[in-house]
Amino acid sequence: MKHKKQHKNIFFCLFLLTYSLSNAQNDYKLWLQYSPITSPETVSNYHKNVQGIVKYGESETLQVALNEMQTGLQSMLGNSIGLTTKKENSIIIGTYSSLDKDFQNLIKSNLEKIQKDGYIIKTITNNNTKNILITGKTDVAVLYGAFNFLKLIQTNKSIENLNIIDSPKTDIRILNHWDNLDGKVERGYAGSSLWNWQKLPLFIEQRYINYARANASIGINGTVLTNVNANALILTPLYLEKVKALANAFRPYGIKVYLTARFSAPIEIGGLKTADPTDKDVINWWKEKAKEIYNQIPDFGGFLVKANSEGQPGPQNYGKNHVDGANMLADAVSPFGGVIMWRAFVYSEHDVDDRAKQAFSEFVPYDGRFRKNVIVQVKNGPIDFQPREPFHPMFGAMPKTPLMMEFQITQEYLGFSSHLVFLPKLYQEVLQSDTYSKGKGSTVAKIVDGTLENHTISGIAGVSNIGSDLNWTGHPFAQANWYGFGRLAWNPNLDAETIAEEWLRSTFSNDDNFVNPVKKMMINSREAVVNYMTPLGLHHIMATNHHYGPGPWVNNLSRPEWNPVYYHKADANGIGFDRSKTGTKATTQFFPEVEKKFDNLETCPEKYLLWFHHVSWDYKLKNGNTLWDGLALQYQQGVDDVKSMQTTWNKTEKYVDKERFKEVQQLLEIQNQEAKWWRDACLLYFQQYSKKQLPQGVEKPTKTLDYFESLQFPFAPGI
Ligand code: GCV
Repeated sequence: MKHKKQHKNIFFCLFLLTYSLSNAQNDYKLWLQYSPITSPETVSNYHKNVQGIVKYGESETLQVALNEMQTGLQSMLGNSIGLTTKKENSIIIGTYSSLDKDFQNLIKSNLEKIQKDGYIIKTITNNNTKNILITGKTDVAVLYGAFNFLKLIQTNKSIENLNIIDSPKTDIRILNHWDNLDGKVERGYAGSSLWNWQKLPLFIEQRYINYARANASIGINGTVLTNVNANALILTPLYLEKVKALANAFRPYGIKVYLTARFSAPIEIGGLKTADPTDKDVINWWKEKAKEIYNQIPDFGGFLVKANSEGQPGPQNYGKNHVDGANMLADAVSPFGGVIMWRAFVYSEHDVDDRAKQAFSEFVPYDGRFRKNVIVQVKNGPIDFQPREPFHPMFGAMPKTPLMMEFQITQEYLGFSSHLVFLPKLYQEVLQSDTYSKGKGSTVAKIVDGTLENHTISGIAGVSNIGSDLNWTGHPFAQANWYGFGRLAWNPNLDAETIAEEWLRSTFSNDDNFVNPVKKMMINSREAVVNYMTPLGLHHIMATNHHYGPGPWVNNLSRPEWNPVYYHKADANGIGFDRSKTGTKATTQFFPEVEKKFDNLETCPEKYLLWFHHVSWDYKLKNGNTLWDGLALQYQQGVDDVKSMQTTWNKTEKYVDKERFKEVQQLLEIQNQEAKWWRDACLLYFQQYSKKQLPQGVEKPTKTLDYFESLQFPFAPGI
């Protein structure tokens, strides 16, 4: 007996060793590592409960679910698990309608509790047999259930007496790829585009499948393949055939394909003289185009449109408005069940009003005028994906229109893929902001998931950070932002800490000595970047164009609102953008409770101070420091934060594989140096106006302002 046990142990150790040797490229596997479970209780608990898998139904999606279960379980528990018909100590997968009657009866009451593609994972006892049932109303629900069952084991949770019911809270959970047809990714910091247009449609890279699988594992169900700065060629037959090939590859994973529509496409590829949305030929052209697309891709999701923004064509080129443009496209796709995601990211160089106010001013009057299948996509804040912004005042202000959230996962303004910043913390801050649109508790999350106004469609989009890099996202921890985006799109009320913990356990290790400190590091990382880049409500002071590094001095660009000086307004009297009633009155775009809070210096949260107010260098902060001292100390705090991230990471070596340990260590050193660069460059620049010494505790810059201003990065990625 003892011998047998020893053999078993030796076998398990060999398995662990072979596993770690054969998995040098852990980065690529994202959060689906399925590392061997080392806890003997979990292993024996599993063997006691699971001896085979019973599959009901034949769809491709169910086959994917089965494969995933077999791969995952074998990898984590060391032995293969076969398909069986024996309903005893088995995992049973299948949609509710395909199950045996007695199983159906046992879970009927649970079924009412799931919505849309929600799933049930339940231990059921019947005639002295025990099984684990994974089911839902749709095939993809079963796939979601399978991934979540595997996550239980991955994250060391018990699989005894399971009773889990979970449904997605939003309908469209979608990645926006800003990928150009030439393979470059706008604001992409993880290599080039995943889509190999040249080899499509005949060559389907394994990576496409792995991409779809990773997305499905977190509930993402859509992808916009192309950049919002769109190219009409994607709508030509040559490219549509390629899009169809991708759609076919993604379909078993429940991922729908969408495209960006260039508004001037009828001229560029249709040979028409105009793209006027009220022109009969234009209307017809889009209808025919939609028909052509749906002929090839029956479940095509629809179009995402950037119109009359940053030089993109749109209905205003013809004296028409956003409603005319969006509704015309909506009519073209509606016979096929398609949607139009119309972006509200608009601001004009000809409008002298505060840029932060323009989208609201332009869109809010259109509330109630869009077709049912139009959803207006709004960035999380009124400027542009800054390390910190107040929530966009459009949320809550268009009750008759479904508004979709647009987050940026790629770190355009947050240190690219070189800085470790856990974005779910930022997303959560926005989603939990109270708009007061229907009284207290009218959170952005409730507007986005459609529950506040009972909308029939809802959605969350994330601008992708995925590229051809071996580790997908450039920084190993940037994978957590893709993961966290998916989790929050599924449930906008999830907590960032829960997400960080799930991700760490699935991606690295279940050891609490690793998970706890690293989770803390992730959670603090967002505040760190705010501190060393844009503390106290500063914003958009990044160097121009590429947005890499500091550039508060930039003042020579043709459009005023492209210059950082427009945003910080530092002068001898002080610093900050007066958006209160004495300034641009941007505060009045919020509901009265919020307006009052932001408008009044006494009540405005200090994290938004310089966003809403211009204050003197001697202004007294709540902790008694002057504004100048407080600002300098916050910059220093950011640098110190990164130092402590390094200290935390340096202690993790024994829990992490060599490659990833090294990668993160090196990246943190870049972040450390760049945090200092930010601190020194910004403080030297602002010091010209404050004319004050750095307070005690702030390290002296080692370079001059001239030096920082002279830095050029002609080949910075992502432009
Ligand atoms: C795709 C910002 C970015 C642009 C981006 C734009 C947008 O301005 O810098 O690269 O264009 O936002 O969201 O449309």
